[in-house]
Amino acid sequence: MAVNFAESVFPPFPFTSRSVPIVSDNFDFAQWKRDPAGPVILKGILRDWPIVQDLKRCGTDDARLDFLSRGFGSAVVGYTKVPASDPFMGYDENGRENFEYAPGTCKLDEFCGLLRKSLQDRHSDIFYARGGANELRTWRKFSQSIRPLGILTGMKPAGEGIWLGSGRHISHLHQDAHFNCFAMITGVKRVLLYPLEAIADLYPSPFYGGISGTTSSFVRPRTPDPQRFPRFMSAAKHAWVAVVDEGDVLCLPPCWWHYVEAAPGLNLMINTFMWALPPAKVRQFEVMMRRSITTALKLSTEELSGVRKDLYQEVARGTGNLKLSASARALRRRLSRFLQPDIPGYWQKIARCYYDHYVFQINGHPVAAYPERHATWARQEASLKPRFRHWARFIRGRARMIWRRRMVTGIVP
Ligand SMILES: O=C(O)CCC(=O)C(=O)O
Repeated sequence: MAVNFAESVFPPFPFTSRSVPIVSDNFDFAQWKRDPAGPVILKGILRDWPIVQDLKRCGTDDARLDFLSRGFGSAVVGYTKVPASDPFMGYDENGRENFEYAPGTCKLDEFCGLLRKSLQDRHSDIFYARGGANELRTWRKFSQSIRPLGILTGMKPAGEGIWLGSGRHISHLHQDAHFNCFAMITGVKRVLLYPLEAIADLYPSPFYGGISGTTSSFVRPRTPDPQRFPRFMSAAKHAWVAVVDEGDVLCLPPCWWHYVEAAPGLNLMINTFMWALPPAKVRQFEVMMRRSITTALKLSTEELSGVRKDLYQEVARGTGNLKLSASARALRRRLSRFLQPDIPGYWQKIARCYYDHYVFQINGHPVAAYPERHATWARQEASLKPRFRHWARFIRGRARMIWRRRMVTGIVP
């Protein structure tokens, strides 16, 4: 898709950004998986998928909806809707979630009817079936109409979702702990991206305490409020933008922030999350972070700076000799687990970034937009109930994925 098209359908951001590189056939994807420097677009890699070709051949969105209804109409869809006047799914100006993830459920056949109405009238509600509520492997027939991508061989899927909407919807800025590949089947999306190190300028939620358990930003990047988010424009030096056209795959390294806008018109995307570390390690990291953030709140600034110095300067040589209290020493031991040689370099970088922001608080208050939420989060962490809930969610997600992998194909071979 020509850049001019993107410029004509997506309003400009109020800052400049870099374009995500489009990589060619001889791109060393194996190396990228080992050490991903940033996001990349694999242009047209899905062009020969039957479903991409079939939908292209349909010619109009009406015909595409007929095709989807006929082929996969009995699949069950979880969806949400937002008003056409503000199709943003994220936080409102008071930091409250302004949408529900998937309050509606129906058959795809019926959902196509809702999409059709929405596409015909630009003032009617916008409908969106979001991936977290629509696992690719539960849409059995659909999953047979796609092909696994050879380049993803060896990666372990942590979840695969189908995203189907009537266009113009916007997904808020957030990040996930996995590698993430967006396969665009029909329609166009624009994705704004930042590496994790931009965190302080993006006004994040508490750690994994944002929308749907992600770390989320309170800022709306297209119309940022300079009074409430004065640092946001400084994040521009880290900003990347990708226009993902049908047939393209956008690949994101773990923990990259992303904000996703759909162009007007029907759009269908499949995404797959892939584990960045063995699943048990990802879980250990999350638990370790939660404990470390709460421990850090009980230590003095001097002690924390001692732990940080000891951790970063001495971890390689193991010669730390600062006088630290028992809790500070325990904290340093815990944090150092994810800076060891068995942890891939990209994850060590992620760990340092999180440590600096949420544990050592070197960027100022870690939840600068709503400081009280950090305190509430820490109080909840101290009780057993949320811990049990996180653990149960992790086990349930794992079990579901293992079961579904047996039944049908996804895009990870
Ligand atoms: O495409 C979208 O609207 C959001 C996708 C997303 O958030 C994700 O893949 O994590």
